[in-house]
Amino acid sequence: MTEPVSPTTGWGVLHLFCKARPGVDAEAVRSAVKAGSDGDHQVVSFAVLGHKADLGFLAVGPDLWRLRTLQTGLQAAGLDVVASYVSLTEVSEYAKGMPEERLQARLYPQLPPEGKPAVCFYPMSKRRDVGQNWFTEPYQERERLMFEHGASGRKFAGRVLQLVTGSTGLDDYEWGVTLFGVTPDDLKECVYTMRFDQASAVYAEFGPFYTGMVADLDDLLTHLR
Ligand code: 76R
Repeated sequence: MTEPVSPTTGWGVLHLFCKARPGVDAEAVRSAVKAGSDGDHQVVSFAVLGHKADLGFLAVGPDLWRLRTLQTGLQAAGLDVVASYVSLTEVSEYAKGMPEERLQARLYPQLPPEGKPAVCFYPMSKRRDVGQNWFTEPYQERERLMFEHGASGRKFAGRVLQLVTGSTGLDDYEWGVTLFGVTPDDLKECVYTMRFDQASAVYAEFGPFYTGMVADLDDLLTHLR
């Protein structure tokens, strides 16, 4: 057995976007997801719209080896991983003063949130251009902008849940943004609203977007046929 590799606080997060090869073994996909879902490990499955992928999996949990085992199992079952993202749950440095319960929910999320089947994922970074560099701004200014961001976000309380996971040094962007919404237009309106916040309007750079519907794995596998 491989020794677990775990963050000191929080969990590992792996987004896998897959396409089904002909003859994909639905039973083997089920087994892979089941094996990746015990204890604190959770796997959220979703259908992906468009050409980028057919299926998405969001796996969270303490042991990075367990995340890797999920990936191996899905590949062996006949799914090609066509895109992925690696990150860790975190409490933003601007949110450390939140009540303990909310801090725990950031580090150890229970997924998927109920009643929010619309999902999107995209990676993002904060800009580092000359004269427009987030990381050379003083802390107080960054905090002010993140408070503005948080205030915009709270307008979507109950309709959009953000899961922002940190990936600096781990993947191509600095964060993975996973949004769960009651309806797809909740996601669109939330992201559009934030485009006007300085933290996004001036400093944000985005990677590719993936959109879909959270669903029971059995339903997803039926839709693949
Ligand atoms: O965690 C908290 O709820 C505290 C306030 C808050 C922080 C610190 C917050 C609230 N966010 C925080 C941090 Mn967010 N968020 C994004 C995006 O598309 C875009 O323009 C940006 C992508 C969305 C849509 C979104 C939504 N947020 C962050 C960070 C980390 C920055 C750092 O640490 O430097 C990023 C990258 C980021 C990006 N944010 C909220 C939301 C929503 C809906 C909320 C309200 C959450 C709630 O009330 O629970």
